[in-house]
Amino acid sequence: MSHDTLQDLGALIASGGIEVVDCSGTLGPSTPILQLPEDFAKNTPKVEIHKISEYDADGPFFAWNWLKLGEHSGTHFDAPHHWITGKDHADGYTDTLDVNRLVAPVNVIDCTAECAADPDFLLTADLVKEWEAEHGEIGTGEWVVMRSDWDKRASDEAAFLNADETGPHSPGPTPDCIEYLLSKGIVGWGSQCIGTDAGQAGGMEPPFPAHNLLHRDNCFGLASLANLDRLPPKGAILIAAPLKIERGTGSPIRALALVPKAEVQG
Ligand code: 23J
Ligand code: MN
Repeated sequence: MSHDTLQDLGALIASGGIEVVDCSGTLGPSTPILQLPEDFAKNTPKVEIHKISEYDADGPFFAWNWLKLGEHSGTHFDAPHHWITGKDHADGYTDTLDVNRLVAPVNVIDCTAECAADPDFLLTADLVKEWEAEHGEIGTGEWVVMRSDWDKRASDEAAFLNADETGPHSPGPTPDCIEYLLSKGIVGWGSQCIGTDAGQAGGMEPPFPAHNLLHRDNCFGLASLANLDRLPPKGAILIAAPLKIERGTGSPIRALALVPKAEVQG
């Protein structure tokens, strides 16, 4: 690579020719948290932010907090060790993964119309191939994210989880979709919903195919992504880096997309 390319990138970021789009939601007590059936599994607690001091008797000239925070809270990263199929990847933890993989071009598949019409919409391999015919092929080492604009519901946990007596209803991928993306050599798959899988994915074969298949192949998941409506279908670079938690299975992230100014949507 030419040294000038990175110089040019730096200059473009500094001048605003490239905009940094914030693809994370705010993390706090009202952040929606996954609720698995209590007879099936334990759950992640709600986020808590506890003040230590704020320029007061507990700390005269400083403010700081401590957190109660599950790894899989808010906009977050799923590492391969999160799922039983990924348990043997030595580099499948937040502190052992290869950080070179975390910065990559991002393919943004717009499913907003389909998701508005059907909250249980499933993206299939055939639909991904149609998207590629229009926008270009998905390349090795790239991120693929499903745009549902589900982040617009994030201020209302009930709307975000969208559960009824039959369980949660939110869009996601089919097993054949994830198998196809893995055949293209993607680094990971992201969703704007509570997890990388559809609300009804527990009934699929295999159950939770995004988790099962991505992590089997040492690939990553991204959940509760925000502001994908500001990204072009292709052309942005996504930086999605988890905290380096010791033997961590995931982590909240500040997901950042580098987008050429002329291509920032909205
Ligand atoms: C554990 C079990 C099922 C699911 C999840 C976690 C997630 O969505 C997650 O945050 O990884 S579906
Ligand atoms: Mn997760």
